[in-house]
Amino acid sequence: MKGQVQIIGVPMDLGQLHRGVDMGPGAIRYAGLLGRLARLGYQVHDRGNLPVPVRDSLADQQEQNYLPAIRQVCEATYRSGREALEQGAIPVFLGGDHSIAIGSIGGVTHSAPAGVIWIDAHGDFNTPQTSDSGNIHGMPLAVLLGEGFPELVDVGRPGAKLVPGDVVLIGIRDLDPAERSRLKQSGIGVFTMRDIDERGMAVVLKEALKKLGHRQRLHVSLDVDALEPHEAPGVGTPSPGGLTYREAQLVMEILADTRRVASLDIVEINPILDDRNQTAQIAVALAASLFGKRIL
Ligand code: B3U
Ligand code: MN
Ligand code: MN
Repeated sequence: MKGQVQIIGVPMDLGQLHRGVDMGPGAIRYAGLLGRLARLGYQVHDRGNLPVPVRDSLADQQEQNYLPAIRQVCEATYRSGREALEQGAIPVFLGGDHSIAIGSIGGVTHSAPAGVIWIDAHGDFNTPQTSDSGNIHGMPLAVLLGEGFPELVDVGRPGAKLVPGDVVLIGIRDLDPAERSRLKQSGIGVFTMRDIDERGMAVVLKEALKKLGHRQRLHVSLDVDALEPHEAPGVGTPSPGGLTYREAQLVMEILADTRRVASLDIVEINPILDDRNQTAQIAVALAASLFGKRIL
């Protein structure tokens, strides 16, 4: 036995406007996540889905971009993540949109800090002041660093959950203007698609890992829109020029070799926009590599 994995579904679609992201946990389960991890030797426990209010029942929160409901769901996500670690398990959070990371990363850093590998086309580093869309899924990284809505910053425990040196971004290619300058000044390690194209994924990822060398434990936050949309079309905000399947697999294999990965988010899969669940299938194949599946 390689240890215990806890699956935590968080069917939250309130951080953005597209319907369907709430079906992500089902799509990922249907693509065979549990069986794949079990065959790799893990004891897999599915904790089911956390309750998430249905958007249509929250008309009164629309103006606030569903902030109160998102806060509530992130609180529950935080508790689940914290409990999973306390029980010695590896939590795998199935989104849902990326706003769930406010809870998941908060929870897994409850007792000790962790390094975060944030794989995304976007920076998710907006604040309410810099965001054009107002969508909270464009803000979770800023929140985790202590900026933005105080109701979200204080989820689980008061204040910032990460310092800039704890985070690296991989696959970035779509930033809003003010978000871009904030990110440049932040001290976060940002590895863009240009870096990957020029230097190759293996070199880039090893440099990213060096930046997180001071952290024993790693959390991987995989926003599936980091992938090339021709290959992974089931996402709400596709951005051209993304990671190939092979590049993404290499990331997971190199991360698995570190033996430091202690928690994972898989977010932003939208089955309504997908083609026969292929995006969820890719996500499951990537998770298998992250959990130690080897070619040879
Ligand atoms: N930066 C834009 C777009 C966006 C962020 N995250 C996603 N899309 N998935 C925003 O709305 O903040
Ligand atoms: Mn994201
Ligand atoms: Mn994204």
